[in-house]
Amino acid sequence: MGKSEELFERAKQVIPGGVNSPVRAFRAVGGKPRFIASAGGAQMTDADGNVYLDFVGSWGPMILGHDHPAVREAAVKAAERGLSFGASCEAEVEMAELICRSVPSVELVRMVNSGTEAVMSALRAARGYTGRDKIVKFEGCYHGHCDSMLVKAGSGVMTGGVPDSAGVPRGCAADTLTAIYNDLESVRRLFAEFPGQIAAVIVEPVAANMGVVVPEEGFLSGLRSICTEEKALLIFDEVITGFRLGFAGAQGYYGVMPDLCTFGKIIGAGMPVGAYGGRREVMEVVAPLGKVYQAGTLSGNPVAMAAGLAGLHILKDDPGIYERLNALGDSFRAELARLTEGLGAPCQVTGVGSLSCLFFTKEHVRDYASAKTSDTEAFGRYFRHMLGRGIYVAPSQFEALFLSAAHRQEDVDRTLSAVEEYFKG
Ligand code: HOZ
Repeated sequence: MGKSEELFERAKQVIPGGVNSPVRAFRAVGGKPRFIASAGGAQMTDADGNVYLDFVGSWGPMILGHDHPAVREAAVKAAERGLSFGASCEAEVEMAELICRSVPSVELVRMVNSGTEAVMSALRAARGYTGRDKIVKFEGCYHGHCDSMLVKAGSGVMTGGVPDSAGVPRGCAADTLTAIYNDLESVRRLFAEFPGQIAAVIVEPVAANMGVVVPEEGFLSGLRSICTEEKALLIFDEVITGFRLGFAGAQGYYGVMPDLCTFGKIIGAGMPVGAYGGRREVMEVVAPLGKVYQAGTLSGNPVAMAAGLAGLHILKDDPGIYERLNALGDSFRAELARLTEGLGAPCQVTGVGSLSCLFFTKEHVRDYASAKTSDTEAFGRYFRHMLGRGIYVAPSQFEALFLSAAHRQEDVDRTLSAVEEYFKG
């Protein structure tokens, strides 16, 4: 038995399913999870010494690659000054200033510890500001695991076939209304059905938790218009797209301004961080300015802030990073599409910038229903083939493939060869 397998057996005795997050269990793709011992650049090494080309990147934040020296150094230096203060520090002010200067819709921002926390808090702020209870989300979009968002959710809940989690109180779910991604009519219908009751529409501006589904022309701007007309707030969940599509996130990329937005681990360069922010008038409802309570001892943690600031400054100071990364994404998708089409593989390639997806369906994927037409058994076979070739893609059809600045053309070429080998059998 290898070390990963041994660790998994031990883990199963003391951790539910042997994992601290369900997608890691590899249940949807078969095989045993790899336990990672270290990572650097575009590679990860498991406990048995196997090296993988990594296309997960800790689910997005490792946009500079693993173990970037400047990020590591900043984190180590900060750790030498103390791990946690439970009081304010300079780095959190710098972080907030950087976000407010760089993300067009953000005038005030509050640090939290994860994307889930950011979403939960943004929803509370939206409800506090509007005095309304209902929230519209989209089928297949995943916004973390707070109760009200585990309704027709993507990511692990979609992968595990339980899009509506048990344990969510009926009353909580009743205030969550679901619309269809890329379908403005489905949103208008909900506003017509619940006039004056909808606090906010929350959306992943690029849906990246049901595979990658890009917003069609007019979808995001249409949501903006509907929310403005209905005096509801528009929330962009930028946990995946923030600081990834560009330094101004999806809102900068598509030129549509939300009222509130959420960020995740990328602003901590992989450390456990999240944030929510937006228009000053809305964010002023948050305590201690307003009556919406939200708090956290670890929020604005000095080590996480230092690591995050180091990573964000590298991205900000070299806009060429996004140009190169997005160009690599474009050429990767073009090559992958050419290859799979040429081989007659029943697949299609989606994505934008450094986010990509190979869907195992011929159907044009534009929403949850079409994403669900994917052949997940075939995806599992493909996943195992890639892993066997030392290529680590997300262990689920319904996740994204993340490129980082550490990936090179030869990594992409090697990946395409492995894909070709898979389809040629
Ligand atoms: N889709 C999740 C990240 N946005 C997967 C990560 C996890 O659940 O562990």
